[in-house]
Amino acid sequence: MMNPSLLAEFRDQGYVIGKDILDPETALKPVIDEYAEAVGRLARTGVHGGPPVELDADAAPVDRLLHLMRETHGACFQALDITLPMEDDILPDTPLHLGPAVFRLLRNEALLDAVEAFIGPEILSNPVQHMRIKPPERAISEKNRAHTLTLTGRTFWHQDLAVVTEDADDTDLISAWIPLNEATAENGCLLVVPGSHRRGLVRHCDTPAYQGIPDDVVGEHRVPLPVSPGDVIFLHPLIMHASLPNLSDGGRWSFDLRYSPADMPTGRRWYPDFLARSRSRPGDELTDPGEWAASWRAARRTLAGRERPRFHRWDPADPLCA
Ligand SMILES: O=C(O)CCC(=O)C(=O)O
Ligand SMILES: [Fe+2]
Repeated sequence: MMNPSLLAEFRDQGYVIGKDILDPETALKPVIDEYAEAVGRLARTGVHGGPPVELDADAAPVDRLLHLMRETHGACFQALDITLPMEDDILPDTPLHLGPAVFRLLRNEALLDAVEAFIGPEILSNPVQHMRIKPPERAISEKNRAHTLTLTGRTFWHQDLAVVTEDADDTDLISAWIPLNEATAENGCLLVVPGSHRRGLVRHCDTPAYQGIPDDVVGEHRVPLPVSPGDVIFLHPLIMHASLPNLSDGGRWSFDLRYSPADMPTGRRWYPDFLARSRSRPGDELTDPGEWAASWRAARRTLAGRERPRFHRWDPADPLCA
């Protein structure tokens, strides 16, 4: 659990690994099962009008997911992510995954106990959240690469505060990075620059030439964070981090969730948040997975076909990013 020395480490280093916070059997397996079902459903129906995909019933869930990714050239991914797309247009029927097992993970007691130690007892589930599946680099064809850049490829250097709107600059945002299978240096685990949260928010590039924090700003001191299912990596919103390429033969599968204090802006106000824990008004906690799913569908209806606020605050034409 979050003993004081782990908290001190977090403040000092900008990240900490919480070992064995989640029970793989009761916290992670239901999510994996829920995804196995969703993958099976997408394979049967086909994706975006494509043909059904045959899956090996004996293969592990992560391998069936990878197979579906490969066969659909990444097109199945949006239906499995737990948020609406940030870049692509939102349509009235843009699919996303809103299953009750994921909702229960968002509200997991042990996870919220740890989060409470960092940001206090009034906790919003912040809508900046993703499921990520990183296929082996060598299995990604050129055709698939376009689809699989941000959430399924190597993650470029960034600070999480850079992907929320400026109204959240003072929000105590905390990221919880949750592996569903072993995350290793070989299969593309997270990489951090210890202590970099003390450097403040730095310029991020978003040009064809350069994505994220330029290499020379990141510097040389980069530490890989291999973790196992059950562990949770907590990240400060200003820690510089990235992920390694997946050079293994298997998939790297993870969730990243975010939490923030109930009275502070989430940084994505056009997406739904919910009160995951409140010691002062426990009756207002959201406990119904159906209501959670409905809140995302309502956001989708509102946003379909509309311009969304920009969430990158940097000038894409910045000459320093050329
Ligand atoms: O999983 C990754 O590759 C990157 C995750 C990340 O940037 C985050 O959790 O904030
Ligand atoms: Fe991040």
